[in-house]
Amino acid sequence: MDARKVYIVLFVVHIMGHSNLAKPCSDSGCRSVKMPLVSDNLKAPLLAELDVSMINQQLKEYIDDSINVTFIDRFHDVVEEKQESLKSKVSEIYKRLASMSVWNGKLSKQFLEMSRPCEKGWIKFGIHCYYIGPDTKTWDDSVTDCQRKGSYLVKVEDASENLWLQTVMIANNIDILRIGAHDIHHEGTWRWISDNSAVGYTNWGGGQPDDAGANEDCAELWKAASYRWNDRPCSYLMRYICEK
Ligand SMILES: [Ca+2]
Ligand SMILES: [Ca+2]
Repeated sequence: MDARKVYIVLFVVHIMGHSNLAKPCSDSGCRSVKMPLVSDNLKAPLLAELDVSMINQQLKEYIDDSINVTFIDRFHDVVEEKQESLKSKVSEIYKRLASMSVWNGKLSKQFLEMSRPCEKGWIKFGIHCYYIGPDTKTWDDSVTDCQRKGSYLVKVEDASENLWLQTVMIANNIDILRIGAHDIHHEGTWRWISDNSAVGYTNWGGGQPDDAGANEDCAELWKAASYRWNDRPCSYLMRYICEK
């Protein structure tokens, strides 16, 4: 090869080195990447465009579904918990309402009884009516008289009733007032004649009951004991008070 031919070959190589083949890919010049995929039967290779956006979409849907399922399950659990809690609270409220209704019924009945006037000659205190025997009688006669009136010799159940009886004594100038407590059947065991129940509340005077002379089995309120209780022979004649 002579010198002229060598220069021509070098020139051509130089031109090719600066052609479009060596230029970087511009936006307009780029094409989708095509990847060869293989069909099932392996006979015909396929060219399919690898669609990344579709895969992203499927992935997103999968994640969304997974989140939805998880969220719905949790939501379901929370709703169930709340429902159970509400059911329990409603049940509790119904129970309270029922007990309030019963209580209200009792209160209404008590209010009616308190507001109901006593018969002529009887005095009202709380929900009961009282009759002060005008004459003095023995225990047996007092008990009988109260029973004949559809009542019983007074049963003093608490301090307020006891205090009221003391005021009745003072107001009516009564020195000794018989009440319905006795230990006739068993010395020292005090019971109410009205229902044979054990005597709970007491207001014995100092040193009482002393069963003086081994013959004191009937109780009274006694002015000399500051209107507190004393035991005395049941045969003693004294004022008495009936209750119903
Ligand atoms: Ca006695
Ligand atoms: Ca006594």
